[in-house]
Amino acid sequence: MRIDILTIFPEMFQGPFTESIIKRAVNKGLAEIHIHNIRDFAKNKHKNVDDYVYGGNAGMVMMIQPIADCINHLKQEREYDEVIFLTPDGEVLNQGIANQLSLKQNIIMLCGHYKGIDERIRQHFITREISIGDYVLSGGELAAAVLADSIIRLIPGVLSDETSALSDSFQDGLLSPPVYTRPAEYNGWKVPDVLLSGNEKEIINWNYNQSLERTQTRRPDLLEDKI
Ligand code: 6GU
Repeated sequence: MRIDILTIFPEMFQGPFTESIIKRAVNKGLAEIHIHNIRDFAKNKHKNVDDYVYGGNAGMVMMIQPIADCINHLKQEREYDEVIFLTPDGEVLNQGIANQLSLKQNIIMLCGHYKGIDERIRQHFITREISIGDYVLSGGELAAAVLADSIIRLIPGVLSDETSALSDSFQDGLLSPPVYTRPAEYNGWKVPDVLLSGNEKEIINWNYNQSLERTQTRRPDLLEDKI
């Protein structure tokens, strides 16, 4: 998979993609992430990428030309499955959307700023608008990093234990059960006996019941469509 991220703050992506699972995915050649500075495509003298909003309201809007040129430049090189705009008024990201997008080949992610982007970009270039939750961030960069992470870890071969993505919270619509590691007793606090029993069937049962109980108490909304 190839992800192209369009931003006016390319430095914001230094950290998130150079550690852990995403780093491994990139090193294995399973994911390619390319960061593009929208400002590099600005044609005006001062390399401006924003302008005053029409209609007199306060605030700046990201203008069409640099973004359109950047997207068209990329589209000349390859076909894109999705051109995603990260915005608080998009559909809210969930595991189902991450699963869908993990099957794509080429994705563009556009990070917005200021009061937004010229509506004509959304009308003519954007195929999907995604938010990462009901709160406001300063820009789309952190949201793009979250979205990219949620997608890349699902690409086959990225996780070393193929089953581990399947047992993630949300993958089956339930939260994960609690987990323990050695020692079996610390400070008088014991690991549940069943996990030390070696009885695989009972352990599977216990884990499932714990998942169900956690989901019922913490996120009953996740169970609503199952009942
Ligand atoms: Cl995608 N962008 C911004 N600016 N804020 C957000 C968001 C995106 N998702 C949740 N809050």
